[in-house]
Amino acid sequence: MLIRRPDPIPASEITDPALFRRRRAFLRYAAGVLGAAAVPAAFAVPGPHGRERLEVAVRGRFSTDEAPTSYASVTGYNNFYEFGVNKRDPARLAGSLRTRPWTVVVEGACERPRTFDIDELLRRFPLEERVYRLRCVEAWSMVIPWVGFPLAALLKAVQPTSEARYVAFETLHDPEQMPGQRRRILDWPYREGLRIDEAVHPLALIAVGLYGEVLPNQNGAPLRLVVPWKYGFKSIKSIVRIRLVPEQPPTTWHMAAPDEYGFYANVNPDVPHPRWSQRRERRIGELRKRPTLPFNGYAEEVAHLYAGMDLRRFY
Ligand SMILES: Nc1nc2c(c(=O)[nH]1)N[C@H]1C(S)=C(S)[C@@H](COP(=O)(O)O)O[C@H]1N2
Ligand SMILES: [Mo]
Repeated sequence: MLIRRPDPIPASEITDPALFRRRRAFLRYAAGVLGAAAVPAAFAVPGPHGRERLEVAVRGRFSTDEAPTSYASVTGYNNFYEFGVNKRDPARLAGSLRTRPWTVVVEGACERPRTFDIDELLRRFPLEERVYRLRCVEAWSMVIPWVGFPLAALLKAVQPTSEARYVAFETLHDPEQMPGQRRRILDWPYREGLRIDEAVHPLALIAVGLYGEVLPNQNGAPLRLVVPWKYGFKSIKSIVRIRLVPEQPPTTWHMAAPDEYGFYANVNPDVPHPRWSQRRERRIGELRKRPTLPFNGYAEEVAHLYAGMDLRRFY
């Protein structure tokens, strides 16, 4: 169920008091040194979690009113195989990822293929905060206040042609920065894809932050996809390439285990993973399991995209 909510995370709920005091002290210090009125707008004052704050233009669109998962869990319990296969590895090891300079190539079936610098994207697209559920295929879920812009806005900038029926995404491939890539756990680089109508759906988000601040590396900095009605693995991290293509592109988990992970990967409690049920999920931070909802609760928005498709065959 989606409910509009103007300001979904009161600062008091999410701010660790010690960090909050530290920030206040820092602001007083900055005001003292520079004079209160002289603190320039671009002065990067860190947010309550110590990372650079993002200027959010729109809040609450498409947002759930469920309580966000704690910042500690969102940033400490991750799947990012480029930094190891254990949930704690990315937070420990992703510090080696350099997120500046960073460019994203958007190419293929479009009139204006080009390379975007991450800072240009941040200036160009007004940022929104959207609180989405994320449902991993491993049957756990979180609620995450993302900051980002619609993928549709980025695709529109390159003017896709009628040949553009799918969109293929690639993560950075650099074993020097990503220690997990020194082993062939997966066929690197990590690849994902969407059909074009899924990609331009307003729920499909390019996230550049969470909890109002710049994305931590373990969450896919400096930019990652978020497709809230699909299993988490579709939401590819640390993207360097986006290609508009005529055919369904190969995707990492489908290549690794085609019987277990399909191209569509829409959250579906009626289609079990071959080795476990998808009926219920553990919301990180809760004890009792919750029922899993079709399309992760976003059926009203996206079910029409799959009208007439057999979602058992196209899992
Ligand atoms: N490049 C890349 N993207 C990835 C993954 C990965 O291993 N590598 N894991 C996926 C999986 S399985 C999930 S559940 C989500 C987890 O996102 P989070 O750690 O930000 O919650 O990222 C997805 N994106
Ligand atoms: Mo996942």
